[in-house]
Amino acid sequence: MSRLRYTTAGESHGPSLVILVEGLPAGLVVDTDFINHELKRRQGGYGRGGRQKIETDAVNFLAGVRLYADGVRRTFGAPVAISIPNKDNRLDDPDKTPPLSQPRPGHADLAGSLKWLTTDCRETLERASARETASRVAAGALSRCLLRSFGIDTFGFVRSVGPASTAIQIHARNWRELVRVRDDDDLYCPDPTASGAMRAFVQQMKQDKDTAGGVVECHVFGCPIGLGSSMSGPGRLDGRIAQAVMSIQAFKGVEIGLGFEASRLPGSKVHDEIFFDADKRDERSLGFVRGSNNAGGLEGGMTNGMPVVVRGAMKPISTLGRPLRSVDLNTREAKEAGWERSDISAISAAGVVMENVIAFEIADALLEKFGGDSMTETRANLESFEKLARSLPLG
Ligand code: EPS
Repeated sequence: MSRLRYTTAGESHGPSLVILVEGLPAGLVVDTDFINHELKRRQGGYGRGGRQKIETDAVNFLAGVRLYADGVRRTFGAPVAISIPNKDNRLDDPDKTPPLSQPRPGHADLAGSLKWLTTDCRETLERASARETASRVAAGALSRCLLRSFGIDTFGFVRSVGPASTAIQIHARNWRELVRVRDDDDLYCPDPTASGAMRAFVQQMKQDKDTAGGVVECHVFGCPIGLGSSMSGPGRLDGRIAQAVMSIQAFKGVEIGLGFEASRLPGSKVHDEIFFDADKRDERSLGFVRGSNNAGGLEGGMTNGMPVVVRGAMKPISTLGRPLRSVDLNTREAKEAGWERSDISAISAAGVVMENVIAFEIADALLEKFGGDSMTETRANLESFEKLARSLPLG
């Protein structure tokens, strides 16, 4: 059963984004600088629009986190409440948020307005806006404080933008060096040559008053074997990760490991052969190493000791400088779609968001398996499990 949960509230131009995280053990060291660093990364990236020049996203802890006498902030088992104030706060001023009745193809505008029986797309777009992804990053980065203390780390990056992509291979030996390369690149791609082609595509889209989508990829290193479960559909971790990724604004596809490519190859080219390396008994694989990682670290809905590898496809932003054809909801007459301040591409931000939502699912599965009300108890449970697994067969 899932143990860690988060709920978000907040409109794009309301006073604040709000996040409630429940299920964290007591004694988790909360690294506020790290969480704010992730929020800053989410605000960046090539192709972003004017909003990010206005906002400086940062978390306020409202409940569930205390500053202790040793100068360290920790959880104590209570729900954690967080706010991220919006500087562009104008939803209470009708003059600054006039009604919008020309839905943008691709956005939530049409379906949301009809669903809530209104011809004003305003409320739908306020809540559907990708501004909400700041909340998801805050929850995910908080969960990464937990993962990191168990030696679990994530690396997300931009794999492609439009037709431009990188063939770079990411693995346990190179990803740490690539963090800086990625962070120095304004598209968050760890391959500078490919990034140039991606940037050129975004530029072209800007000139054409068009928008760009892309593919982002995330690797999770250091997961213990056996997170998730093969015993029931809802328990399968691949499904839980896929749901989390597909629920990110503008995502239209998700793949784990080889993904769709696995369906085109013979089994002998897909499945990752198993070897035992006694020198690696103390690693997360417990010594059961694989010749490849086409499964993306998940077999039978459970982690198998290899890195978890996930890709997500983001469609192009649906607010176009040269608007597409639409219909006015009040008159039913043909009208151009409305224009709102927006981005040419938010693919770099999408990589940060995906990395953090995946981290949250891994943290949930970790706590589901190892439980514990305090970090000390969770750690003892994990160590005890790995000791037992290493000594199989049990006497
Ligand atoms: C975003 C904030 C939004 C948009 C964008 C992402 O701010 P505003 O609407 O005030 O310009 O820039 O949202 C969308 C692309 C969308 O379709 O809603 C953010 O903080 O990430």
